[in-house]
Amino acid sequence: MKNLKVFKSVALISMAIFLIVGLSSCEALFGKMKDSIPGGGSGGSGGGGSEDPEPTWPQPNFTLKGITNSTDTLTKTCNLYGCKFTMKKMPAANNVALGYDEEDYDNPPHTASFSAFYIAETETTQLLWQFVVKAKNPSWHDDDPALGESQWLRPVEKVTWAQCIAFCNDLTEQITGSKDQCVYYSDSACTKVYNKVDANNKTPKRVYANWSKQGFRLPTEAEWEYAAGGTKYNYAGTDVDLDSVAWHGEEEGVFADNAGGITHQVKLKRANDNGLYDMSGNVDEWCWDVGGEITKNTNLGKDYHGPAMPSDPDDDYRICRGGDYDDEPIKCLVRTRDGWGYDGNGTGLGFRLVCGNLN
Ligand SMILES: [Ca+2]
Ligand SMILES: [Ca+2]
Repeated sequence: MKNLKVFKSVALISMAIFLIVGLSSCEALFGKMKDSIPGGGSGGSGGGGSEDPEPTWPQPNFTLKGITNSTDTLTKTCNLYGCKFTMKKMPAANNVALGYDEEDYDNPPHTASFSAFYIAETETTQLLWQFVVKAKNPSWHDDDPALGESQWLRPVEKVTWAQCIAFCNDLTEQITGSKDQCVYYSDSACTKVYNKVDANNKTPKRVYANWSKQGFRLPTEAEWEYAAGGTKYNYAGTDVDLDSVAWHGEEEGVFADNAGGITHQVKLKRANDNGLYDMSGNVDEWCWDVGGEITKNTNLGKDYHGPAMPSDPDDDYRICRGGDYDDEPIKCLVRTRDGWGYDGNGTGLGFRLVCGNLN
């Protein structure tokens, strides 16, 4: 648990710093925020002559939705109101090697087995978030994209783990037209579908999963690491050429910052061997699992969902992986574990969707 405690305290300190910095720029943030409800947000400016224009969000077409399987079933093309995204199949696999033999990473060598699942080829975009949630864009990086990049194709961030859980259910319901395949519930009998009111009220604090459901969900930590490439490379798709696969911060004398202190449109860097983009860098990605120790050389078994939830819900720490645009490249290593309180958020913390055989 030693390293877990370290990352907990690092996260707490980061949150404190963020609060201080965040509060001081709150006014500026609310000044530039406005309703960006798809279909509702016209671009009326505040009248200031020299301000950058607000991003114009594409209009949704509410008759367009559904999931199409490729004939080889290796990809699912999902369409929600005209916002399309692609899920890629990770095949079932036994005794996949994960972790790394170095104490610093809190992730000693271990193995895990997987049923097949589908994982989004990109981080969840601000566009998809807004088409599902139909409310203000929660993202810190909500304007001034890098030259030539699309604002709405930047990853959503400043979303809590609980809000992402609710989003997954919302998306499942909206794209399939039914709650039947929703994965997450607010009661242990899995009868009450967890929703955004639950997430925003933080009550109930517990989330329960019905793993037999095929709907959208967060990856487990093991699924994330398997999809990122396991032990094949240091970073997701390369051992040394980090700039080819990731937006990341500086490591003095080793890597120069390449992100310029902002998130970037998804899918601009090279994909890893599984066809997935930005697994290293851009935004950190929430996973389902509660933070916990991994025992060296353990076999986690098939479809491991992480340790049991802590007895006190306020100790509910959740894993996030991959590092972000502002992180030192060590955070972008496939093996590096990180974590955050379930109701915390950050300007570099987003998520990536997983689903089962959803139709
Ligand atoms: Ca990422
Ligand atoms: Ca980070």
